[in-house]
Amino acid sequence: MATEASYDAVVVGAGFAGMYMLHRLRRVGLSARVFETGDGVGGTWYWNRYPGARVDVPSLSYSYSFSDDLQQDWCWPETYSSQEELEKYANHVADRFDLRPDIQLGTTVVGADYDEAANRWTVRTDRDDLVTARFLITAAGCLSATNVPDFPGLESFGGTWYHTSRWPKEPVDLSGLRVGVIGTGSTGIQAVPVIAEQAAHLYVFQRTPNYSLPTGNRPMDPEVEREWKARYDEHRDLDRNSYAARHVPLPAHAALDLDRDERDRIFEEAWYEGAFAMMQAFKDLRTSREANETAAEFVRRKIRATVKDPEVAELLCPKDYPIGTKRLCLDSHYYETFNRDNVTLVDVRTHPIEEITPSGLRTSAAEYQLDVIVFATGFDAMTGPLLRMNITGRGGLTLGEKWEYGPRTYLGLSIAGFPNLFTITGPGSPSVLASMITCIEQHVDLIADTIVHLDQAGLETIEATTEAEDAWVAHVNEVADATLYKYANSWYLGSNIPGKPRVFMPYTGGFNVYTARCNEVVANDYEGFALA
Ligand code: NA7
Repeated sequence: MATEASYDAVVVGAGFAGMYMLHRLRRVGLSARVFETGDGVGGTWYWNRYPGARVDVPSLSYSYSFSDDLQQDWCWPETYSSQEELEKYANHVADRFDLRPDIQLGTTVVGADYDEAANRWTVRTDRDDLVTARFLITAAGCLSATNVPDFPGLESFGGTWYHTSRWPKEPVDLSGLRVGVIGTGSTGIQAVPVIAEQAAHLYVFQRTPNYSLPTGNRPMDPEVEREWKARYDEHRDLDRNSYAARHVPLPAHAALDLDRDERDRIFEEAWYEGAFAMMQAFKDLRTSREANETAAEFVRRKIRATVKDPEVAELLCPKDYPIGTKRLCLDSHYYETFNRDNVTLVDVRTHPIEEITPSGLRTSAAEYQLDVIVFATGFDAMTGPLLRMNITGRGGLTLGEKWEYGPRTYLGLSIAGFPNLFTITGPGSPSVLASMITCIEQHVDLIADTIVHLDQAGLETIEATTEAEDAWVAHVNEVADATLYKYANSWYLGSNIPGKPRVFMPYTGGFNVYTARCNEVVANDYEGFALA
């Protein structure tokens, strides 16, 4: 039955952000309704159930810190958790904190309008719910609006097609089938080795080769777990005070200070340690293009040593952007997979996909017969989930109009002209460049404390000023410009979506710097916000 009610807050999304937001709102005595499109909680970890899906931050760190009992009780079986394990954790949290009564699943927000006379948001859903709330809090994720490229002929395809982020819950049996995977980002790179084991033949359609490092996932070492749990607070503090919300000490030495043999010995150790250790092997890999090239070349040599066919190896080698400037991928035997007889790499940069046909797809060079097409083609990142909600602020200004030339926020959390709207991990927040749950907790705590402050001060609304927003946008651009990120076309910039304005969206200045700025803003009486 459709809901018609009013709440203190409407929260959009029941992933890790939405669930914690609900918990915090309740703790300060506020009523909230959470709308979630999925039929279950977990957000990213509900949706991304494609074969091989796994997180790329260690689970002891990529987990909630707000409840010591929770972090002490929960046991992660592996160091980098699979989707299944993260979904299980999300469900445990929903039950443990009794969140479900305020979460409405299977419901998508389709409109939210700010009523200036009443100072309230009116929120509409695809289930005809019509609710009002003083605060609208988006927790819709950065990578949730799927991107299926507009290839002609998709509707004519006689086989089955999936987007990786909308993979069915029921098992998909690919055995004996000809499968095409389009896309070689983090998702494609995780899925390809698993699909190759099932499919009769797998075609991997690659537009841009990516750098991928071995995942480093291992069964949890009980000794490591004991040590973390004994000193969890210290570990969390280190994470909160670090650049990427995940503490990893950088060595004192620079790549260019060492000779090649010595440098390679250190890269080799880091390669076997796994995950992003390689990028932390030297202090200058993310700042100096020349130093970065030593790491990039090391990875290319690994690819050439692994992939037997030299032409395939060369095609898999990224050469035209620095390592780490598109999201770096982690894999389990991705490059080895191209040594299998049933796997073919297809270069769709030289010969783009022209159309999907009833029996497969056609590039400008050849036709491929396929039973299944897997779109590992990513997302309309960061702005997509917010724009698809149809939000209208003061004076009838839509978010789409406001962001015509790219997203504008203050601290990634607030938008001038949209009072009492908070955007958890919005564009301009460190979000995807930080360990996500740590970042989410910081945002949620700040939002909850801000609402308490408004109530204690007898105020009704809070809204970023245009000046503060302009200054933040300029700052986000300025720091991004000083990094190597500008040398790659990536979803950080919006360049994966045709026609999307190119604006570097996440804040590259560091999670620790960002947090310090937020604390300063609060200490200076919510500097940059108009409170009324
Ligand atoms: P990504 O990283 O955006 O990767 C999408 C892939 O799909 C990438 O290789 C794209 O090539 C490719 N793509 C997109 N459109 C096309 C068309 N039209 N033709 C051919 N190939 C195409 O998404 P993922 O899901 O892998 O990962 C998203 C994030 O999730 C990841 O970064 C982690 O943070 C977790 P391109 O590189 O644009 O040339």
